[in-house]
Amino acid sequence: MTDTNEQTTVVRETAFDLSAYLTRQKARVEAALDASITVTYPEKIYESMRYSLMAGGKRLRPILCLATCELLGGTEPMAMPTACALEMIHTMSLIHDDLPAMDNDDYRRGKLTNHKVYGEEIAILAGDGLLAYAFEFVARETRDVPPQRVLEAIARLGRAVGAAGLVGGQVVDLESEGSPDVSERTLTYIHTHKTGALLEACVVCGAILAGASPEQVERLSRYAQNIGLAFQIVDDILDITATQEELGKTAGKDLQANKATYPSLWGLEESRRQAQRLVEQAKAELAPFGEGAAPLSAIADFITRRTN
Ligand code: GRG
Repeated sequence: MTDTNEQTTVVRETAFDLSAYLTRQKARVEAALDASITVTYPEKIYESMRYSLMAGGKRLRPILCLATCELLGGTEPMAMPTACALEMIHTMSLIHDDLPAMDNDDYRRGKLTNHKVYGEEIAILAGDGLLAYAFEFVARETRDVPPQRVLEAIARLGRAVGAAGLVGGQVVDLESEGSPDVSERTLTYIHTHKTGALLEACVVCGAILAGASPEQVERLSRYAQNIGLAFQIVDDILDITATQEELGKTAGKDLQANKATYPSLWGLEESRRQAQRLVEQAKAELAPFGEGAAPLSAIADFITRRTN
């Protein structure tokens, strides 16, 4: 074996094991989510909320929040309630996005969508219930964090979800439907708001809860904006290249709906290049945090590798 090969082997052996990290963190998040909602009267709404919340998924948003809090010296109890709230909000956005009035999807996370199982009225209310409970959960369950930081995290969450975030992105997405000639600027608005805002809130809230300085929050926010856009570009690519089994939802929906996407603007190869460029920019923001940022750096790489 040559020196170069030996070096490569050492780097490989000491490299961060993202797969083990994601498996471990996902299990911790799932346990916290499972304990977060008990079915009580009126049972149907709680069952519907739990159905979608416990339907699987990568749990990337809570994992990002926990990883950022830990990077800055915070503990799991400081961030887990917010991490769960982020997954509740993400889940509610999926339930509403799948409704006949929006994307009209039958499958999500490999299962029938909420409205297919419980009916539209209950699905709307399950989304509303999860959204309201997310904020209650952060306020009641956060431990060992000064109240001012919790308030700031709640404010950031609210901003990411409302008209300045997810809701605004979804509105422009709906308005642009059926127009494949949507400009790159509009497409970027849609995705930085519909997808990027919540991913950014995950990282920023984790940082705030741990007591990050404004400069650290800014830097981590730029990391998150870059991975947020890369995540959506990959989502657009997967809609074309992945199967329904891989995605757990209907594949090819964007083409079917004649929707403007990054691949329709740039082509597949250029879209892949742009996603990779954003991931590299994201990782560059982590440089001052040293080795402790290995999980965030590996998650950025995972975004371009993912298959669902
Ligand atoms: C938030 C009040 C409020 C309303 C919702 C419907 C809506 C407004 C917004 C749509 C948001 C949406 C569905 C964005 C798409 C984000 C996205 C890329 C989802 C897929 O995320 P993954 O791949 O999914 O992380 P899993 O299942 O792994 O969690």
